Amino acid sequence: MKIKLSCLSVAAVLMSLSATASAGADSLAQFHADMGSCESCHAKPIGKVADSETHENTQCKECHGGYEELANSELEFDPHSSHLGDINCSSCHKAHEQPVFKCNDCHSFDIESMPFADAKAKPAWDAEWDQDAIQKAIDKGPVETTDVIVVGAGSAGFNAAISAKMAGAKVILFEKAPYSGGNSMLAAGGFNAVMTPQQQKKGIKDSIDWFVEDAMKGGRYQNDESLVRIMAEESADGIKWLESLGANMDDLKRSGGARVERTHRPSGGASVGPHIIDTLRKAAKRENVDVRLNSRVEKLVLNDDKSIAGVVVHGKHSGYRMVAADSVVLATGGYGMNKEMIAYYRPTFADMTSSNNVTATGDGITLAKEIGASMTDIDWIQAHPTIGKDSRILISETVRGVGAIMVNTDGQRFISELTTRDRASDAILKQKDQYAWLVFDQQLVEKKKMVRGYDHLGMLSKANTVEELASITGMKDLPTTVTAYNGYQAKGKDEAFGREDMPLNLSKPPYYAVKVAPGIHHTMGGVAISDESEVLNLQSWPIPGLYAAGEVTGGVHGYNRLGGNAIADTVVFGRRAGAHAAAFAKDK
Ligand code: MEZ
Repeated sequence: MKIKLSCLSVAAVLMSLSATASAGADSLAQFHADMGSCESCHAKPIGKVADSETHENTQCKECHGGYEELANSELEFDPHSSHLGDINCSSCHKAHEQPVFKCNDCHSFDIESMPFADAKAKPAWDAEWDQDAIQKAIDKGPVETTDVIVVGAGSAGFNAAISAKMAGAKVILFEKAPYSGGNSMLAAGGFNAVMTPQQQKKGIKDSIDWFVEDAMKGGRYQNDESLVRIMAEESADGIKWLESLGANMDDLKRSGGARVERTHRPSGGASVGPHIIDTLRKAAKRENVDVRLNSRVEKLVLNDDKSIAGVVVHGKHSGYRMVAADSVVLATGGYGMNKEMIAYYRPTFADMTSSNNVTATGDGITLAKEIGASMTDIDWIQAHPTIGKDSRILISETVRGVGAIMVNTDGQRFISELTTRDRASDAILKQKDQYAWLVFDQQLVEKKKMVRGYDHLGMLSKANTVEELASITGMKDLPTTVTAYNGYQAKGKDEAFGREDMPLNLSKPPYYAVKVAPGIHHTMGGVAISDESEVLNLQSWPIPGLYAAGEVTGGVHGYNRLGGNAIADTVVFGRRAGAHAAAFAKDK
């Protein structure tokens, strides 16, 4: 898709783009310096920039307006209204170097123009690992002290930081990326929770035991049952907590492997991840959590007694520094975007696409391993069956949950669409050409806003009749399949594959199809933790002061995670890890 990027909205500055070349400015910084001075962007003393670049980004928005003002409805697609939300302008617009079109970390938009695209490219500030600099920072000793450090600003990290702060601890949340959100920001599905007011309102009978049984069965009984039970028991409170922070979790759907509707989502069909991250960003701001972007934690530092002494952090502008803390929470996410780790732990997945954020590089696993932490199920990786073929875009399980059917290249169904992800992925890989199609109709599009996003991205084939769709896509048996499926749906019994829930038939034109194939989605294994979220060493003793939560940990999901249990994991265990880390710091 071709897009044109606009960056400047204030009238006086608008002429700038065309004026740029004639003024001879070869970078955004030069352009601003020519127009005014370095102070149009930087605070005094010039040259001292905070790692999060907060002042600079406030200046951008004061001058050019916020994203809502910048969003250009005339464009087919405008990155200023991206699902990444209200992030730093400097995530893409680089002052002294070539801009980076962050959207293309996941998408493949054909960019027509980006301001100052000819500026000089520089290596990423964190491209290299500098052992000497790390050692020097340790030798120098801490330049700053806090109670709790949280590493990684996705849902687990934010939940940990906010709950530690609310428990009275002084907290710093470090995030290596120029924006927060992590993998959670991309979550499309929802939050599995049991015995919530939302379930009660819909008359859904559910129980903690059912939640546990479903998660254990989905995980092939390889999960740590005690962790699963904690997740189930605290899930309803997790929903309440998010709501108290401002989230809307009023919609309910059923996910693969769950026996009832227990996946909670924002009403109106929006994706859960951007909504939760937006809520958590705002809550962290309200609670005065010290969130520092562009800050990569390079090493965990231990005291002589092997308890946590702090971390060495590498800031984009501040360099390598040791920060002392009584406790550290690792919330760095999984390793789904670390090609070497995937090739090492699961060689058969080495060439698979991944739905993950580029930030999911397994940093917490490396940090913890270096100081002797134990790993659980580290080689268990989940392939999600429906990543848009030849892309990195997840076609949410919600699409099947709400009613889509899944068929092979001939248009034949081959498995219950609601089976677990590992089974669905295996089944697709056994089909001709190792991909499948999801097929649905206009009823589904009207119910689920997220599908319009796929349309926007040009991923959908569309036709006015099932026959026409079959002919466009080559799925010759599709009309017969749809007729049979509609019959099963009317009877309430899927005689072909025993699909448990068929909320919609396929009867309202237009009809749609999207090509899907399995891709890496979640790394189930990771750092071993206790019920109190303490990281365990090789003898299974807690490493004093070290906690972990979310996808960096192993044990919660067993061999295969159920849809909706990742957000449950990050919220429940993020909160717990933060509270335990704060209590540890208080008692020290
Ligand atoms: O929890 C998930 O990973 C999930 C629900 C994904 C999805 O397909 O939407």
